[in-house]
Amino acid sequence: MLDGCTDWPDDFVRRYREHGYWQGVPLGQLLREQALRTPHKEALVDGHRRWRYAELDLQADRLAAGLADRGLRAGQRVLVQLPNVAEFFSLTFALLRLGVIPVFALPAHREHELVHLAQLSQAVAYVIVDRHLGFDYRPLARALCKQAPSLQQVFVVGAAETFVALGDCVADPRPLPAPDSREVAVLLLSGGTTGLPKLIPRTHDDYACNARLAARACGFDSHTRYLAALPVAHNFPLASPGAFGVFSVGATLVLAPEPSPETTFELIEGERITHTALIPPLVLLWLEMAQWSDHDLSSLQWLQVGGARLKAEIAARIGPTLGCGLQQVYGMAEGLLCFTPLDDPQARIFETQGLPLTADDEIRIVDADDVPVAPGAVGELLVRGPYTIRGYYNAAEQNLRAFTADGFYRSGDLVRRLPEGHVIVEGRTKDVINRGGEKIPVEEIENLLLGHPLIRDVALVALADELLGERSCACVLAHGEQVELGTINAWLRERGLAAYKLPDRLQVLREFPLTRLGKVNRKALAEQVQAL
Ligand code: AMP
Ligand code: DBH
Repeated sequence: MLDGCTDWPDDFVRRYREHGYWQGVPLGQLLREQALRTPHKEALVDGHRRWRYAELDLQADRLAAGLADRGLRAGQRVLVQLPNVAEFFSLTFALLRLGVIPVFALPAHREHELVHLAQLSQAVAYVIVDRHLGFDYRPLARALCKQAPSLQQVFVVGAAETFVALGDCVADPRPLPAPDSREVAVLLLSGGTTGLPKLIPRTHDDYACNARLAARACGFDSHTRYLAALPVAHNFPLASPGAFGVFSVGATLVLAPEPSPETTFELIEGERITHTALIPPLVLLWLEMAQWSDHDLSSLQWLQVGGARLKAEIAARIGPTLGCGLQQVYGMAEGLLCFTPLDDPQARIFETQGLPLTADDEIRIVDADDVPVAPGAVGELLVRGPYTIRGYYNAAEQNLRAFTADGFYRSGDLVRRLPEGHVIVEGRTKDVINRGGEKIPVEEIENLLLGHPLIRDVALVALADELLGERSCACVLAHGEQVELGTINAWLRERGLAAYKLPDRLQVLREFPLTRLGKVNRKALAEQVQAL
């Protein structure tokens, strides 16, 4: 395995193969198999551009050859920051076929996150789109290259300016040595627990298993028309089941540039979408707008919702308002996926986050001393399984905390289980704010804010919010002068912080409530500020 990754022990490797989870097929084959089986079937739709399976497959091969000509080699990492554009997939399959490892940054990430990702991964190249939703990624690329010397090349989808146009990196397809399916295929980002995002190494075998079995749990078949409304760089729309799930069954993937009802309702009607996936705040927005919309949404069969806890009352409005079924998804880029079974009774679908994908997902629910809690009681979810990582990339020290000695991943989520096995997410132990599905690592923001000349001390806490579930509040002890949210956020933006991580609120205090040990009592602080 790639240096800096933790492999599964031999007995687990044997078991996962024997049980059919790991099929020894590299991810690049996913597309190839469908291209051979149904070459003329529509694979991908991006605006007015459409690709059949054979066309997308050929495009990936041509790009693979072209990128090899530009010096990319198996085992190298490439930082990919693309929105929902077709090139995301031709590029990803090209890299997968070369054994080059994409590191999937989100379109919202900025210099602060990207410098860290480039340095941590030692990426040799960076791939961007020229502009998306009014933001120009080329100046960002220039700034990034100055700070991340490993980056030797920048490829641009669209107008390349001083960089290289991705469209020019094509060559006649040629046979390439297939990567080992046990190798790392992609590096995903963790929502973060401590400090900056960590990198999640997913192998060809385990990520293919993730997508294939998720597609089965969600009832995908070749007639499925899936709308990617969330950014496809994220594990949920990428492989849970998402795009890879679509390709694994020879179905059709339709890309939305952004998830607003204005954009997506038209696509659902025009493209006869059958399945899509959302985070809870978007569900609320869709429910609001559906009441006013003339668009025909009747093709929609299933809406998957995950990323943050969905309120049961909202869950119950989905069927009557959107005319489709609800499937709750509790997932993590580190691996474990839970889905509510499609044929479960309504109460189960509204009130639980479903069942683990496989019988070999070993789940332990433990107290603060790692002792299993009584059946049905709340505790932290630990997990080990055929598509759950054993360690973050290049993170030996953090891995000691994030994994148990016997290889269980500590999710940081507080859950309980029903007698039938359904998981219910009740809270968390990790220091992350879940802003409607977007994760804000508390320590990362606090460390940045401590660098501000007017801030003496800071604690970032979550406040309850009707729309987002949680939003962030920076509680600060200030040096004399007035500190304001607007100026603090402008300052954070200048440091290249992604917009979703900017505090929603700022509260200047004289002192923090402390625990008996003298640490900031975050719970008391949040309650105090919430009440103001
Ligand atoms: P990430 O680390 O970005 O992959 O985010 C994964 C985390 O999102 C999980 O560990 C949970 O804390 C949270 N999460 C995902 N889906 C749900 C859900 N359906 N309900 C509650 N929390 C969720
Ligand atoms: O929040 C997540 O990371 C998430 C949610 C739903 C996820 O990774 C997934 C499904 O695969």
